[in-house]
Amino acid sequence: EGVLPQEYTLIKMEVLRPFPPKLGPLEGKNVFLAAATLRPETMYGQTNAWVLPDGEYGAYEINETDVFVITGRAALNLAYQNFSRIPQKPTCLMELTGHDLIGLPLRSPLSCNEVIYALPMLTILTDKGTGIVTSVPSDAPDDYMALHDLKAKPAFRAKYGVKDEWVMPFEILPIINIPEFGDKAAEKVCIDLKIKSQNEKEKLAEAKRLTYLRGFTEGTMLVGEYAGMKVQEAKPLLRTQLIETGQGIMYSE
Ligand code: A2H
Repeated sequence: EGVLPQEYTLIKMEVLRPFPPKLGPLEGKNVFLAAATLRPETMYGQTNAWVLPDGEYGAYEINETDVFVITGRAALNLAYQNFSRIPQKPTCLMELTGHDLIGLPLRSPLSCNEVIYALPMLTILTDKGTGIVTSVPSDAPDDYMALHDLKAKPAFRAKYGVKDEWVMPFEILPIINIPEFGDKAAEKVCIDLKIKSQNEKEKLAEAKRLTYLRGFTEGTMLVGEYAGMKVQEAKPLLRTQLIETGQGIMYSE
């Protein structure tokens, strides 16, 4: 934990109806997996959501109609940031594990893919953000390797009950150009560093370091309303747009 607060955008990934039986208690509510991101300008390239299979989540009332699936820790922080039906008090409608969430079909803001699915990632931290991560494999090395692991390893998919159609149709979409790294920066850096799986923490930290700063300072948008614009300029515009249209909220911790 740093000294300065981290400013995230929470992306509201809507759970599509009909809900599976497990989510019966949430019938009639608008249910979202709320993913914390530092890169709202990359949301065009979303291919899936990530959940921690053994992670403990809850369905929390944000207001009269909306429910967020997040960790209890995030729900408490949100309650103190004015995002709870009862001020400063989280209300949990039901407890869920990551296993319960795997395979949920989602509609996520700005995504070029109309429907994406919740999939398992083993390196999610439960003491950061909401415990839900949105996946942009073109620009996030962790996302690229976790999706690569699922695509390359049928036994890994089988272990978590992941159907092929939740994974295989989803291609890496070019959304940002970085002069030194091309249009799929995370893929290039993971290949260059010969990263084999999502568990290679040190190499992935290096890949993130290489791509993160460059993406911000030298990246250019390739898609969407701000195609051609520098990432630096598009980022605050897209963040504001997501928040003003009710597709995202600000969150700090
Ligand atoms: B970022 P920081 Cl395209 N566990 O969003 C693990 N990772 C988490 C997390 C958790 N509980 N909560 C959020 N994150 C990820 C997009 C993205 C991100 C891109 C490129 C880089 C990048 C799409 N995934 O992050 O430690 C989320 O992934 C590079 C660090 O607070 C979030 O932003 O700096 C980022 O980590 C927040 O990490």
